[in-house]
Amino acid sequence: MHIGTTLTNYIIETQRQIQGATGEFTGLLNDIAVACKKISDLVNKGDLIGVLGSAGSENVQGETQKKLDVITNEVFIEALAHNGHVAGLASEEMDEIYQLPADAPRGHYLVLFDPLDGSSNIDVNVSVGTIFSIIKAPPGVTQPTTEDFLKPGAEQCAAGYCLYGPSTMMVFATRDRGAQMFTLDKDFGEFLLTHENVQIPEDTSEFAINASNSRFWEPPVKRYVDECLAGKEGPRGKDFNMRWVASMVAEVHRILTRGGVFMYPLDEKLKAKDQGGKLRLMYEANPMSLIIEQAGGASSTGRERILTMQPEGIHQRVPVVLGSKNEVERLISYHLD
Ligand code: AHM
Ligand code: MG
Repeated sequence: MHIGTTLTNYIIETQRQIQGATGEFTGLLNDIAVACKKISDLVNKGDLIGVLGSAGSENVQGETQKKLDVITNEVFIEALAHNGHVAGLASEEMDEIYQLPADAPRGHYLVLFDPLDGSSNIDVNVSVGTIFSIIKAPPGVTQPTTEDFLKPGAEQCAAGYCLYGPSTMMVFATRDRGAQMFTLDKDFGEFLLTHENVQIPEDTSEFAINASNSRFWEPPVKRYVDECLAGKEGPRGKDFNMRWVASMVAEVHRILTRGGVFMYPLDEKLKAKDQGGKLRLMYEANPMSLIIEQAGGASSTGRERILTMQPEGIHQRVPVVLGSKNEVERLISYHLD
């Protein structure tokens, strides 16, 4: 595919190679792109249109919702619920799965999404993103149950994110066709292909972790970070750089672009709150893991591959270690020691 082709053309072209493709998946991707363009516009206008700040409500996970968490959730539903491409939706911002209106046409896909990830960054004008995961609905289902959504990440048909940074970019991966990067040309109103088959370098000397949690880390994580911090004189024999944007989409994007390892591990603080991790399996860990693996990287909880985990709950949280393959494997080996 040539650089500069539109996202729609890219999907049409790749779908054409799949026997029996009906155009429904192309339509769904188009709906998602429309939602992301709207969100990009809202995030961009920010204070000018009064969308910054808190909404004064909490989501199911007890986190304070930002106005934009609520608005972008509605934008996503509005763009997907009426076009006959999905049978149901689930969002990080909604307690229960979303059932389509009775008169809405039904499609064959289920979409799980985090409409605005990293929302603690909105008010300070730092990059945020939207993350989405697409799975097949069970045949004939028009009123999906929560169980219908609880599929291991390896069964995702596709996953992607949209990064609202200095430019707006969409990264999209299917199960067997690699990860592609598109950049929104705002004048033209389209996402254009800017990097094809993105590949993450296997080695890196950059890691990302919220170091303020270091006193709560488990020994394997502490060992890994200590060895990185020891630099040239330490066991790794080289200096490491560190980054923490507190916006998973921005961290994953950096890793896809220049390599690195990202960690939000399980720690004593999370355990004390009875949480299995900070990040959500269905809206964050699974879609990002598909993208990372399709780009030649690895993704694990530290103890098991994320994509083969059997989900237990729609809002389940898991530890996440992802990025350059050799570093992730090193972290896994420390967890097994
Ligand atoms: P959110 O979905 O409520 O925005 O939380 C997810 C975000 C991730 O993007 C980021 O990696 C992490 O939370 C940052 O957490 P912390 O503030 O603990 O560093
Ligand atoms: Mg999130």
